[in-house]
Amino acid sequence: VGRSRKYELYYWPGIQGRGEFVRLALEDAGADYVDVARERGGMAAMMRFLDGKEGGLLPFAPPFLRSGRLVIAQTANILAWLGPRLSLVPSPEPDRIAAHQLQLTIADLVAEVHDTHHPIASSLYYDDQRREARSRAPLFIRERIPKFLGYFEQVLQRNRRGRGLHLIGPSITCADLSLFQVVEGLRYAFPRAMTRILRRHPRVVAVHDAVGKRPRLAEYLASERRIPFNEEGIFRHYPELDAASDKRRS
Ligand SMILES: N[C@@H](CCC(=O)N[C@@H](CS)C(=O)NCC(=O)O)C(=O)O
Repeated sequence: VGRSRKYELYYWPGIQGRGEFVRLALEDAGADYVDVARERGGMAAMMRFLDGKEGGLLPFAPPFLRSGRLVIAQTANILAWLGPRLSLVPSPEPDRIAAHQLQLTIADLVAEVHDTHHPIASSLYYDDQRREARSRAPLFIRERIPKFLGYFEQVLQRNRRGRGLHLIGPSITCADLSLFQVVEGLRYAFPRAMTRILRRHPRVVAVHDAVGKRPRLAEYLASERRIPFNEEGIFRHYPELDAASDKRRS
């Protein structure tokens, strides 16, 4: 797996998934990390942790991060630990708690996104739960996306120090990077619906656009390290799910 790096990220190769929220933080900070499962022999190394053959607290599921003897799982928890170390969260406690709170809210949203295409079980194929997905997705699009994005819009409006560009405090945090990823993912999954919805969320769009222009992130997003969205990840584009919300509106 090459020379040892400061941070080892373990996540399923081939998808952005939840790992991407951690990758964005590491990339934006220019951190010294390796995406282990994408390296030769890396999957076996990842499975050793999941099979309990490595030290540290047993992770339930990827993503998890190893740094020295510490093994940290749960996306929001990883970022709560990593954020201050990468200067991606200001040190005052209220800001750190706020960043974690928003990160947990994003984790809730991500779980709901997953359930739009897997409403019955993660173990079944999409094709085996298509009907249920078609019932669920339009409601998620109409009710839940506006509720979550409306919430972030309000948080942005109320954070005067952020000048409309940051969720917390006066500068960039992991939460801003994650909001960028949420917009990217939802746009990929539901392009028609998101064109409508984003018109009503200008602050969220402004954060998205500003984050995408950060030099290290722009370089990362254009590189091969950024795995393209696909239909094995969390944000999946099934045109019938996007269009289902369309029809019910008219
Ligand atoms: N709440 C956890 C969820 C972790 C999770 O569900 N990971 C997925 C991949 S994105 C997985 O491998 N799940 C296996 C399982 O739930 O059995 C997080 O935010 O990290």
